[in-house]
Amino acid sequence: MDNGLTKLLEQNIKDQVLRKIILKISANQRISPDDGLVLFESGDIGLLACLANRIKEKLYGDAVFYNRNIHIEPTNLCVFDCKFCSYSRLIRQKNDPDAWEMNEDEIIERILRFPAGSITEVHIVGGVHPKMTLKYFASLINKISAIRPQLHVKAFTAVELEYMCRKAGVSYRDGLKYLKENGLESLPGGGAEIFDETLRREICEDKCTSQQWLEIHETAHSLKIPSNATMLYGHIETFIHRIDHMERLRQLQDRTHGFNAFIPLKFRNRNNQMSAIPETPVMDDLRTYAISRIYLDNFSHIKAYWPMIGKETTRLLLNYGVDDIDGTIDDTTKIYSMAGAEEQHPVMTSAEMISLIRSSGRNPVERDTLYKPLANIGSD
Ligand code: V47
Ligand code: SF4
Repeated sequence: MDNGLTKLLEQNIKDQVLRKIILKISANQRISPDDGLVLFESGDIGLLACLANRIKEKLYGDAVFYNRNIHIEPTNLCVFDCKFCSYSRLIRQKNDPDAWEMNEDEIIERILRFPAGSITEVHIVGGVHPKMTLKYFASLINKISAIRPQLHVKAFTAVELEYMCRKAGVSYRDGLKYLKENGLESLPGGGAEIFDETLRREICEDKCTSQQWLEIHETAHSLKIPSNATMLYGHIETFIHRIDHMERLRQLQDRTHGFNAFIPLKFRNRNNQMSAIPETPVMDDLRTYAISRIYLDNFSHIKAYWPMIGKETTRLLLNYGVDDIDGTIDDTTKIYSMAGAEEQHPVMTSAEMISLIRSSGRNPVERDTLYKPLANIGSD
C-alpha cells in the first residue's frame, strides 16, 4: 500500500468495516455489493478520491483521453415517453416547433461539413421513430462508411435496436450482424437508465427492459461489436439501485469483456415530467464517479460526458477516477441542453479540451473510439 493511503487509514479510519474495505481495494481485490453500499453511505469524499485516483493512475498515469467526434440526432420524435426525457416529442406532436426529423441527405450533408480527418467518430442516436427502420439505418451507415471510410460509426442505443429488430421481425443477433455488415462499429451506452425493474417501470415503462438492454449488449459483444454502458442517477433511485446497476454490468463484463467505458449520467431536471425532483449536488457526482471507478474493476474507462455534467464538474472529476471526457461535440447534441445542462451550446475545440485537461494537472491524450492513442497527442 502507498504511504498516502497508509497515513489516511491511520489518521481517519476508525470504523472497522470501512477499514477492511479500504484494505481490500488497496490490495486490488474486488469489493462486494455491500462494500459498495458502505462506500456510498459512509466513505469520506477525500478518501474516495484517493482510492479512485490510485486505480486510475495505476492504469494510465496522468493521461486523460478525449476524442474528436460529432453527434447526429436524426430525430427527436419518439414512440416512447420516458419521464426524464426533455428532448423527445411524441409522434403526434410532429408539428411542435421543437420537433425535428432529418432525412438521409441532411445527415450526409452534416457529415460532409467536416473535412475527412477532422473528426474520427460519428455518434448517432435519437428518438425512436417508426419510419426509421433497420433497413433505413443500415443504408444510412453504409453511405456514411462509403463517403468517410476512416470515420468510426458508433450508433444506436439498445432501446433503438430493440425496436428496430422487433419491427423487422429479426433476432438481435441477425439485426446487429446486418448493421455490422453495413458499417456499424460500436454501440453507445444509452438507454440503460437504471436497471431495477420497479424504478424502470416508474420512469420509462414502455421502452426496452433491463434484461433486453443487457441481452443486446451481450449479443453485440459476441459479434465483436464493443459498447459502452451508462447509468442515469440522481432521480428517484437510492444507493442500493446504483450498486445493483453496476453489479449487473460487472457480471456481464466478466462474461464478455466487451464494454469500453462506463458513463454515469446525472439526471437534469429542466423541461421534463420529473422536473419537481431537485438535481443532485456536485458532491454526489464526485462520490458516484469515484465509486464507479472502484466498483467496476473490469471496466477499462470511466467517462465524464462534459456536455451533460458541465466543464467545471468535469475538471473536478479528473481527480475522482475519470480518465476520459469524450469528444469535441460542435454543438451537435440537444439531449442535455434541452434538459437544462450548463452547456447550452456544447462546443469545445481540441485546443479547449486540451487546456481543460491540463488545467487539472493531467496530460491530454487524443484517442480513437476504441482508445488507441493517436499520433497527434496533445496537438490542436
Ligand atoms: O439514455 C436523457 C440520458 C442518454 C436526460 O456511449 C438524460 O459514449 C440526464 O447515452 N438528464 C443518451 N440524462 C446519451 C448517452 C451517451 C452520451 C454520451 C456518450 C455516450 C457513449 C452515451 O441520455 C439516455 C438517457 O439516459 N438522458 N434525458 C436527462 N434529463
Ligand atoms: Fe425516446 Fe430515448 Fe427520450 Fe426515452 S430517452 S423518450 S427512448 S428519446
